[in-house]
Amino acid sequence: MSDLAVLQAEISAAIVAARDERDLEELRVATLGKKGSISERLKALGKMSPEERKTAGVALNALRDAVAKNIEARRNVFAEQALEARLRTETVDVTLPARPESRGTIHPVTQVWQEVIAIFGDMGFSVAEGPHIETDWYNFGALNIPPEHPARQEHDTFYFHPRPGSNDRMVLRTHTSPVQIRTMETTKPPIRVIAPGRTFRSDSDQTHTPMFHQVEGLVIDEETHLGHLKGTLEAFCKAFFEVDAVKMRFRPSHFPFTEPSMEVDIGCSWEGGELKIGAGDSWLEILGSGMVHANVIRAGGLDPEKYQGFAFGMGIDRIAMLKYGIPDLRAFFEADLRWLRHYGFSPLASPSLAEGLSL
Ligand code: 2NL
Repeated sequence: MSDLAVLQAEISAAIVAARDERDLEELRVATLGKKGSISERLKALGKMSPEERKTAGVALNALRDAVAKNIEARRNVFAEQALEARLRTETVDVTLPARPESRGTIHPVTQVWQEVIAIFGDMGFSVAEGPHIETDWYNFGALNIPPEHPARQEHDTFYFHPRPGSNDRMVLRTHTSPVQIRTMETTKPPIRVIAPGRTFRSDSDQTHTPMFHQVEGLVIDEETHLGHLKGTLEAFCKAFFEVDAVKMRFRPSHFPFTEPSMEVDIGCSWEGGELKIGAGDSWLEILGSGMVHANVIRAGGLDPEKYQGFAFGMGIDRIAMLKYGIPDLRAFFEADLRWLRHYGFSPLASPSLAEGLSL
């Protein structure tokens, strides 16, 4: 084998043996660099006779070009391998949930709203909704609250300007009762509905916000009686507060739209600064209720000689505070992210009786 053929074989073997780009660069310097084995031979061409130079020059130039080409090809292989390795370690599974954590939370009002729907839904109630802006009739008249009735003052109503040429003013509903009136108008008994929703009263202090949330319930049938009311509300309290037994007190009260009327208290106690619900020597008022007044049944388009039933109402914000130990009502509507993260619920666990109300 000629000297050049030996050199070519050595370089080819070295290219194959190179493990990485650094090996390859060393090899390039050692062959094609200033003092490289091929470069030295090219320099030596000058000392040859023209005859020798011609043949040796052609062979050397061919060797130089081939080595450069092979080194370049090997370099490309390394670059491709490096890219493949990087892609293997940097794969992204776009189907995974957002990381490092999910940021949004369910507001306690939404959570409790859904819990209440889950509980009454399980008892056979359906959910009804209606407009926030109501007529005087649906908000007051139909509920046995005529003009000049003292209950109107207590409601701190937001009134709209009367429409030109008319003296009837629309109102922001002060309770969700108009929804049940509308339900009576369109539904033949038996009626079993709850109406959760936003309500509005011009009242703002430690325990009142101008917008708040209420859920009312209405049951109308031919023989619905007070026992049904008590049983329904007891079942609700046990499910909502997630206790096996709950001490309850039905206290005589007065609402224009029910007769008789009663407010419902539940037993509670304070243990180590924490409110315990269900038992104890203290009482907490949680809702108002009663048998629907005959005038209201009539206003709903039904015959009070044939139909009777019960109704109840409670504040969603208030029962959310009680159940989840949230001290300040006003923080509910400040949209403070720290508060929302602290008191909020997982968006992935929606309340159900089967899976648990509050996980
Ligand atoms: C309370 C008291 C109550 C009702 C709401 C009602 C609705 C119709 C007919 C009769 Cl359509 N009653 N609703 C009845 C009793 C009490 O709410 O303290 N709410 C926070």
